[in-house]
Formats: sequence, structure tokens, C-alpha cells
Amino acid sequence: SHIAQPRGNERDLGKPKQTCFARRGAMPNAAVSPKVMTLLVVVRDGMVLLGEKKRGFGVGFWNGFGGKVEPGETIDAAAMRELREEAGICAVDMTKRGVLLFVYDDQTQAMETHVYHASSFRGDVRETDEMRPKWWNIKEGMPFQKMWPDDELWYPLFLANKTFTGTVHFTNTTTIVKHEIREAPASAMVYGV
Ligand code: 8OG
Repeated sequence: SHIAQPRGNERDLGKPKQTCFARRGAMPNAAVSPKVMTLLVVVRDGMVLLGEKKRGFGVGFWNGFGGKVEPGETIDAAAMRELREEAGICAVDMTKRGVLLFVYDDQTQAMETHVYHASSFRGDVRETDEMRPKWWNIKEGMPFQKMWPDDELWYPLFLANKTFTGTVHFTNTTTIVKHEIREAPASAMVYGV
């Protein structure tokens, strides 16, 4: 034939464009995969280490330390990194205790938050740009009024050394509309629950 055959990428030129990008904006939020997040709470000698979030999502709440898992990073490694970046310490005996899915009606993505426990660490706790750290005595009561409202639902399991999974739906970012949190076997503490 006198018609030259296209080579390499030229082969694709005449094909219809794939539709996945064009359609993405029309997908409902529920179809967007959740952001994978970590949350590490250090508990030692009857005290819980929390930080007051100084900026960004959840500003003003007292919380454990954590953030978004980076591409190519394991969830465990992200939990350690975030603790180091936000509190200046390294967890020694970290274990995963919970996986919680947070769903919002006003945020693009849900958050799959992996909750870790540590009772020993290296280094000295220090304040950072992100967090103002403080030890709280469990017996005196956790400061739930100044924490994310779902925290009082799962801290009882967490502090009783149970493992758990659950889902919390929020409206206006911080108001719970429904929730389901339950004790779950340690084997459920995996990605994608
Ligand atoms: O990277 P950034 O600071 O935005 O990460 C948010 C942190 O807050 C991350 O550690 C996950 C955590 N977090 C939520 N929602 C909730 C919540 O409802 N309760 C608690 N305790 N932590 C939360 O994003």
C-alpha cells in the first residue's frame, strides 16, 4: 500500500480520547477514593499527649499527631514521620488500633484515618508550627469539648486497648450526622477497610 503506517505514538492520534478525565468532574464525591491519613496518639503513665492544631484542617482542636500518607510511603512510615514533624519525637512501640472513615458533605474527599497507639518514644516533645503539645491526665477526663466530636466515640475503645473500625458522616465539616464505630479484630486494621 502507498499509505505509510504510523509508528509509535502516532498510532494513537486517530483514536477517540479516553473519557475518564472528562467525566471525573461529574462523579459524585462518594466515588472519589478517600485520602489515607494517619493519627498517632501517645499514651504514657496515665497521660495522653495531644497537640492543639495551630493551622489548617481541624484548627483549634486538641488531637493526636498525623497527616496525609505520601505517594509511595507506607501508612506506618507516614504515622512515624508525622509524629516526628509535628511533635519532634520518634515512636518506639507503635501499633495500629483503628481505621476510621470520615465522610464530609462539604469536602471533596473522605478520609480513611489509621489510628495508632504508642507508649514509648525517643526525643523531647517540642512545639512546632503545626501543633502546641500538652500532656493530659486521663483520670481528670479527656478534653472532648476541645477535640473532634467523634473522638469521644472511639477513645473509650482506644484507651481500653481495643482495636476498632467505623465510619462517621459529618455536615458543615464538624457536625456528626451519623456514625457507626465498633470493636473489630486486629486483622481488620488494614488499608482499605
Ligand atoms: O495533614 P492534616 O493536618 O490536614 O491532617 C489532619 C489530621 O487530623 C490527621 O492526623 C487526621 C486528623 N483528623 C481528621 N479528622 C479527624 C477526626 O474527626 N478526629 C480526629 N481525632 N482526628 C481527625 O482529619
